[in-house]
Amino acid sequence: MVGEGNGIAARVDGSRLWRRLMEMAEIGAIPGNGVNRQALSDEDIAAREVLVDWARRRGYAVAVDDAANLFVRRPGGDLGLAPVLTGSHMDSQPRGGRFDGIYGVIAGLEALDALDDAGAATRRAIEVVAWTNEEGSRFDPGCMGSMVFSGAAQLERFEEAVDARGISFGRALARTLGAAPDLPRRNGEAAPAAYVEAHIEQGPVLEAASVPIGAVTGVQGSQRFVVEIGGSTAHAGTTPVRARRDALQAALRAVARLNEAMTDSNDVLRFTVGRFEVTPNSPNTVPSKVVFSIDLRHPSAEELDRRARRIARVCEKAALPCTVRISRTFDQRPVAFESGIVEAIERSAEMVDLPSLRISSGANHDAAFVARVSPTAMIFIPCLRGVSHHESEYASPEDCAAGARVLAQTLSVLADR
Ligand code: HGY
Ligand code: MN
Ligand code: MN
Repeated sequence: MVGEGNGIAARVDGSRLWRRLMEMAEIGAIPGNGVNRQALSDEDIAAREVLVDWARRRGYAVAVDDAANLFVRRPGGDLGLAPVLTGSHMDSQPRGGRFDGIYGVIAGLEALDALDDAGAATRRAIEVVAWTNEEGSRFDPGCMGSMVFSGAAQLERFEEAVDARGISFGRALARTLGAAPDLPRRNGEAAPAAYVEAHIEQGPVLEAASVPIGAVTGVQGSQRFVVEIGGSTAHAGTTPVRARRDALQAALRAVARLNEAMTDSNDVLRFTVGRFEVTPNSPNTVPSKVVFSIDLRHPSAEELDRRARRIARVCEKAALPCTVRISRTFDQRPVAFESGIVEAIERSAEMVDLPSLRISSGANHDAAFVARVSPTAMIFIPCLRGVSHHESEYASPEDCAAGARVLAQTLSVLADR
């Protein structure tokens, strides 16, 4: 029956969903309605505890893997079948919003509860996952949890990554796992039968089109680099400029030349220097070292690689007489999602009487890696003025509930295939 779908979507409780979202928003809350809940922080650990508590109250099984990816499982009737997976991430940017990532985890839990409230049995189990460190703001790169889960990287590769205080990812991971010693450890499960991630769009398209549901067709490619410019400290008052190896001046020249090299008259390429660290960062000492980040994105793998290949030469030339060391910390190829899952999302939106729009994602998501091992797609909901990675990030209770209805309908259909 149109509007009700198979009855599961009608059991989505928008006020329960919103209440949970706002409760999670209290964990790591910062002024301006933002959150600072960075990966494997006390706040991330607290959010994990809340999710486990909500899951256990419903009798769902909870497990964790070696990368601290957290799985909440509602069993299916046929134990031999691979589960359908949904979820997203609970970690945030340092000055992030109340919806990026966490919405997909809470909407996934809401879908499980809607199935439960409807007393619906599914052939396949459905699992909600909270991926570890999607953002990569505390520990670079992002998507560590989904990269390990999908085999895109071994966990060992990330152990030595350190945060601004010198704490290693390995140490923070051990602490997070140690904070929930009772959680069964589960690794190397069979690939999911499907993965559907709900997320705010983090862009302006759905809002501008006044369409509540995005059926996401894919994710653009992205690469991340760390550039280290080496100079020499010297006294700001006594050292002649011609005798200096000023790492800050060299870094500024390098970024200026990179901006020229990364211009795109079509404004499709995304080049961002988001982090810029000066050593010793003292007003009266010539800087000896600058480390800056590069975030580079494009829908075409060829164009992305072509631009990425220019980075080293541009920096080395611009930074002379300082030295340049560049490391690539992240390389995620453009991903086209599984058309069958995109169509299932569109059909579900129709069944629950919601218009949808096909859209590709400018932001990166764990789904880009899970797509390596499982038929995958995403559901977007609009966010206010397309703003994200900012305290003012906002999605309305109505859009959050609409996205959860489409997710619940889609998961229940996929779990019976
Ligand atoms: O960077 C991204 O695209 C994601 O929001 N972490
Ligand atoms: Mn996100
Ligand atoms: Mn994000």
